[in-house]
Amino acid sequence: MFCNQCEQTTRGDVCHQWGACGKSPEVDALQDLLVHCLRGLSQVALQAKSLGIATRETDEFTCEMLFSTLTNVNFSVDDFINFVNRAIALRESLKLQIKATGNAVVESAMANFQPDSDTKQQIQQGKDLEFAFIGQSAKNIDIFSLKLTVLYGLKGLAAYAFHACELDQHDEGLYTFCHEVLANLDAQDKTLEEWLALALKVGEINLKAMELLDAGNTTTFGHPTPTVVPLGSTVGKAILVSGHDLLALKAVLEQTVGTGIKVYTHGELLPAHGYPKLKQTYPHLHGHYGTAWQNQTHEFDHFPGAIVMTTNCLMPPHQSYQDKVFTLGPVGYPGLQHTSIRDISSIIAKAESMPGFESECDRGTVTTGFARNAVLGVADAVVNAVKDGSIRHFFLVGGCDGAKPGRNYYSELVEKLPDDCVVLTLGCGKFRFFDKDLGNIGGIPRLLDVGQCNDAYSAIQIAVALAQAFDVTVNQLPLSLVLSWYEQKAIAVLLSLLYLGIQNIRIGPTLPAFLTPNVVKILSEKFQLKLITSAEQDLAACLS
Ligand code: FS2
Ligand code: SF4
Repeated sequence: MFCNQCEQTTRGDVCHQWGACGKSPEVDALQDLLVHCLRGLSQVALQAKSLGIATRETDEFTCEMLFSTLTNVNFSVDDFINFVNRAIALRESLKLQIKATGNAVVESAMANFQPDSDTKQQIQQGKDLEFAFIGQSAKNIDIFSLKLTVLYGLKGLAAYAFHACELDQHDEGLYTFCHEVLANLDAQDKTLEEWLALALKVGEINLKAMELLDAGNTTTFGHPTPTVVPLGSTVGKAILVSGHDLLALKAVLEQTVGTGIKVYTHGELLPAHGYPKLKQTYPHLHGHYGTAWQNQTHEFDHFPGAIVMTTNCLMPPHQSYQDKVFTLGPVGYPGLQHTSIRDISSIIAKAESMPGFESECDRGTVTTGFARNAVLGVADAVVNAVKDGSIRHFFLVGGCDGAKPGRNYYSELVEKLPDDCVVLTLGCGKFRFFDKDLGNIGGIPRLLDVGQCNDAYSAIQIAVALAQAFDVTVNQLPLSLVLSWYEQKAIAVLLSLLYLGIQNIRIGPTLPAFLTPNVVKILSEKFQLKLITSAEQDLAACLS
């Protein structure tokens, strides 16, 4: 196998025996086979679009399937065989529609590719395709590096677009772009500069995807407002919902009304409490349990109710608790029960069969809900605090958490910040410091939870609005971006920030393994992109 798409890749290089995430070589091969089939599907979809044939099902499917190949989403051989077959069925259906217009269908090896009917052979096909793809690295390793950047960024973009689709937010240009990238990923005639430009274009279109998701979330659930969230538990049966999917959380809440079951969020669903149409409509959304994804094996083991994994980041479950974990949407793991948000009766039955919390437990509270509307609602106070010197500097400390050492940097940085600095945070990286009481500056909290990694658009909007208020560029604001990355959504967000021309971003805990030294050099020269050093050193540099 060959996979280096995430931060925990083996030895900081590549997973080639078995995924450090738990992904098997078989699943890895089938993911590559799926991407290959999607690329053929995209070639046909582009032709169908040019003939005015409706392709919405293919568009949505493509995004969902790319999402299924993200780190920690799906580990099931059976699911990927099914996904491959669906890709071929959609492709053939589009071909029939093209033929019906009297046109000849686009001819290419990819558009005509046939997966074997035998699982072992399909896995071998995936391995062969992967081998051929990696072979391209021999021609020009830097171009191959940027090609991987484009592909991984596109996966992240597709994850956001998938969430937006679920909330009925679509953009034809975005879908066409995804198909064009997939259809032309083997282009041999592009220069290094053109691949870099394409990577930034992925960032540009990713902004669109995040904007759509923001529109979907805020029109469906209202604008987040600052909300105090209990971290403890109350007596009663319980369901824990993890991942990022607000719509799935809503389905759980809706279907548990009147059952007496209390619903808790986990991981990246903490910011769900800030959405008025979730918290106010469903008082049995009790609180938040646990921290970031990499702590789930311990946390899930102790949870006395059913657990629902709506999106990434799922870890291979321990036997001790796997019978109480359910998956939804693109998520899958062999042996875990998969269900649909339309009918969660199996999840409710599981929760009712379990003890639930038998005593009250007070673990304090945290506040979430400082998304763009809430922060910009007090923009005048923020601007005045900067002008009168009571706020010296903003730090955006955001992104993913992870299991590898080196991530204490982020908690150290936040702990060492001078009292006149404000932290904006988002993503699951916040769990390193989310329960710290940093106090406030003239009523403005020093720790502002903007939301999930999926809410990076909101943070960008805050920065842009502050820049407008001060009549400067974002790069001239007293703002430092210190990001932690783990998976492919973080790559897409980084490309968006670079597309916007944001300079001096610090990223860690390590640089992506798929970036060659030469590509890193280009990015650091062009954007002053930096690897984190130590909390003290970076703090001093940011405040100098
Ligand atoms: Fe955290 Fe995992 Fe949010 Fe990333 S829950 S690392 O894939 O999506 O951030
Ligand atoms: Fe390795 Fe990450 Fe790929 Fe998993 S997703 S196989 S840990 S690089």
